[in-house]
Amino acid sequence: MGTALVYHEDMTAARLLWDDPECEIECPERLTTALERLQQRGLEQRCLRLAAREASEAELGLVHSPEYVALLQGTQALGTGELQTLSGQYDAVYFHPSTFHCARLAAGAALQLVDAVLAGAVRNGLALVRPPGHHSQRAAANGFCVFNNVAIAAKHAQRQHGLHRVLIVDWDVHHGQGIQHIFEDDPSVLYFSWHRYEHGRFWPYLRESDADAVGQGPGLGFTVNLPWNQVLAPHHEAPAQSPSPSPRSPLPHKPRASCHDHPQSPGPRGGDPAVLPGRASTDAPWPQVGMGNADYVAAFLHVLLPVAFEFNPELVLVSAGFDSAIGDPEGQMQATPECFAHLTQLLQVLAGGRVCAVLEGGYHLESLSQSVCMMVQALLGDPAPPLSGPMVPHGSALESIQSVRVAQAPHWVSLQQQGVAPVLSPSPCSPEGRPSPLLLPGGPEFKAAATQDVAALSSLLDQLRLNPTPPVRTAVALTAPDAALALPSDVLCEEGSAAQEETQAWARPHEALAQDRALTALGKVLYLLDRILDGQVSSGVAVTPASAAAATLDVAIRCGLSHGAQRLLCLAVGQLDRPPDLTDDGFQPDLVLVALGPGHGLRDPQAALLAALLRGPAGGRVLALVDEESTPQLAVVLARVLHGEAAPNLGPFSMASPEDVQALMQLRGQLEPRWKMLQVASEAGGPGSG
Ligand code: Q9C
Ligand code: ZN
Repeated sequence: MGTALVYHEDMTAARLLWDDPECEIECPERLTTALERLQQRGLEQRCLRLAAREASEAELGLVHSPEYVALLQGTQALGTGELQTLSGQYDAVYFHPSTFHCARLAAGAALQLVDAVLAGAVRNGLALVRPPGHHSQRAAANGFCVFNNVAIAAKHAQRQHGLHRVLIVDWDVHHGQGIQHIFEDDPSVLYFSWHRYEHGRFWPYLRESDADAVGQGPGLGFTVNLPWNQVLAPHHEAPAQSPSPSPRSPLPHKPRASCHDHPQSPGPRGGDPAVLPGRASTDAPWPQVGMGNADYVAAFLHVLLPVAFEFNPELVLVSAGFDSAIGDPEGQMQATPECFAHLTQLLQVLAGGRVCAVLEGGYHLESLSQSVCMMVQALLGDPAPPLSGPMVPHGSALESIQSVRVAQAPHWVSLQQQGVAPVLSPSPCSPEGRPSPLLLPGGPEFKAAATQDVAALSSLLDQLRLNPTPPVRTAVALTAPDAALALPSDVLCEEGSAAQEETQAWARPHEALAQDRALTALGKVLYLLDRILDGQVSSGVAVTPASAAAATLDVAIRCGLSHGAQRLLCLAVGQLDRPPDLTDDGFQPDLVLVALGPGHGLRDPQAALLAALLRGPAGGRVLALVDEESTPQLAVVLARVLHGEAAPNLGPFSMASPEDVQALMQLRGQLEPRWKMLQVASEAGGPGSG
């Protein structure tokens, strides 16, 4: 099942007709550039193209008042002056004679996408739309948004398709207060949003964007807000000529650093990648330290996913704003485009992979287009390029994560283990809580991102355009060939084997590998491993005899390391010997080995989830070793998931046993000082620790 791309050229018709620096960034080129790039990369051609239709009045009425819809309808006949006057009645909105038509197409596109996914015509998809929707309210336009596309789609999924649980993930850099208000007392729609907040000093300046807004009445716990508070470096003073905007509603927060939500007022200049707004260390007196890949991934792992598994959605809607990506003049964040491939991959473990994304913001044309491509690639099932840079969340991000976990803990049992007290240890951190780039691994990409250099950013973006995909995405080596019948047709059923001498040499130290059957299986494993390491094959599955499982894993590890893997992540479940001590393995590996040994006890959906999650760290380079005594279906399930198909739904949430939870917490306590991505609270002590 494929991926839908919903679009209509008419949505490029609306544009700003007068001078307004605040609104000019929401321009038609946002759509045309993103679409061009999708075509250029051959991604558009791989999707099922659907022409957007207009939403009907009844459909708009699922969210908006009839008076508001009628008012919008009337704008079609207004002159420029009247349009400008009407626009002035809303916050950050402009109308054009074609706005009503465009906005109906935008909402209609979201509906069509949901219909295609829920009818089973496609597995997932993206609607490329404008105007965006998540700020719009029942009877008000707001923040470039006219109709609330995603909210309408959620209501439609419930009314027309009988869904009971819809998850909305809003990764736009602004708070989708429109969606929050529409569903705030509704437990059937879980709304998650992260947003630049700066303690209330960032647009839309709302108290209810903070982590302690968790929904109301029956909807308590079904609003999850993750505010990013420290986007600009705290120790930099504002130049006097550039005063902070005053919040519209006074907030109880103490102002911290001086904040600017718009250091410069750049136009949309992304067409020229050499000119990037507001990010050059040379022309911006305050270096940006906005949230990056590690912060976003940590937010998903420690907040969104636990809650989402517990909620067990039937459909995931994404308010896919890319103003949260690097280069964006609004967000000032640092997450690179490939981060959105990873976020998309993580969402695909929910709801059987039924993910419908609808474009919201995103104002740096180059960054927007690349992020859109990354998302579509992930929807299509391609492996995500590895994330570069040290995976260490900002201290301020950890404070935010902790505050939302504390605020939500009463409503979600999966957040109720607040975890062990952080083990304080000498850490290689600079005063800002960030490791010095010189002390940690990280290629030139990371240094480029860290220096905030214009040229470096565009070369980083350039570089991401060329990531070679192996010709074979998944290869499987089976011992029982009949299972091959159930494999997707483009999965390679691997017959090759490593040279006999080589296989015997690797096997020699292991008694368990003495028998012919074990040796044959090992030959196939080594062959697959080599093809993965030389880039011919992306991922593989090999079935191994139970008696040889531990020895085969041992050889695979040693062989992987000696044949070019620098960092190897090994995950062993079941009765396997402890893998040999490897000094500095782990994060940002270039190969993942997962071994399901005798007695692993995983049911197919659990194993599939594991495999889906393990596609992330090494660009999809995963070799899975499956014990022969597992269900014959297991190798096939793993092959499908490694190939990019959706993992089956885990089903209703059940909490881990107290013993398992305790063991996990203990392990986390031991590992946290070394692996910063495990942290759920800042070491300095967040809001929860007083
Ligand atoms: N000076 C979306 O991204 N402007 N809307 C804030 C700060 C409004 C963003 C002005 C931004 C609206 C969908
Ligand atoms: Zn936005």
